[in-house]
Amino acid sequence: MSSEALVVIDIQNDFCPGGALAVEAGDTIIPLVNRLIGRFEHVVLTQDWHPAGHSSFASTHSGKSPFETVAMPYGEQTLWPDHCIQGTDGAEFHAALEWTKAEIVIRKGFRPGIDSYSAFFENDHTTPTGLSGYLKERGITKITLCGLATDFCVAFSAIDAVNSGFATEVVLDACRGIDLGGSIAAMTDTMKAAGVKLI
Ligand code: VGL
Ligand code: ZN
Repeated sequence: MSSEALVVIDIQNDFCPGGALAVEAGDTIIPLVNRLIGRFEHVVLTQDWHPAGHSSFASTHSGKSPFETVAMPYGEQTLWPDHCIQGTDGAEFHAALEWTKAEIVIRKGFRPGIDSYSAFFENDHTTPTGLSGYLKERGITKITLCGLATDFCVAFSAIDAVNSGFATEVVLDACRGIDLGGSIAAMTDTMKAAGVKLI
């Protein structure tokens, strides 16, 4: 059994052109992601999965607009347009994504009061999603990440993966970012400094 897994982050309709929180050209990575899926024995998907009225939505905070920030008990939280609401079409995987091979789907952001960018920990950096235990119990030691968005869910997942003891690489050509105030460059540097291999 291979000790490597591919982790495909949030390739959902709301993060693709036409979606509620569209990442520019987000759908253009899908052919490459599908090729990666074909090459790995083990594939994990993540799915951003918020209840309506989630605390990361600007619409939940009176007087706030998307991309402003708010102080949460766990720190500063960027506010987003309503997106990836449980059970909606926007939360579904993009139709072109060949996801059927995936062995597990990790849903995140389902607790009303806390957001979760990382596939490993919620934004308090304390509450685990269970992914680390799942991978370790299955003998996975190395993970490769791709998906959306480079500067949020991919980057936070990669950094947590390294800190959880996984050899970690990110295929940048198979990622696209949101880029708020230079966040792609900043998070690329942070990933490098954390020991993530960028390819
Ligand atoms: C994401 C912002 C809010 C992501 C998810 O997948 O990068 N970004 N929710
Ligand atoms: Zn979200």
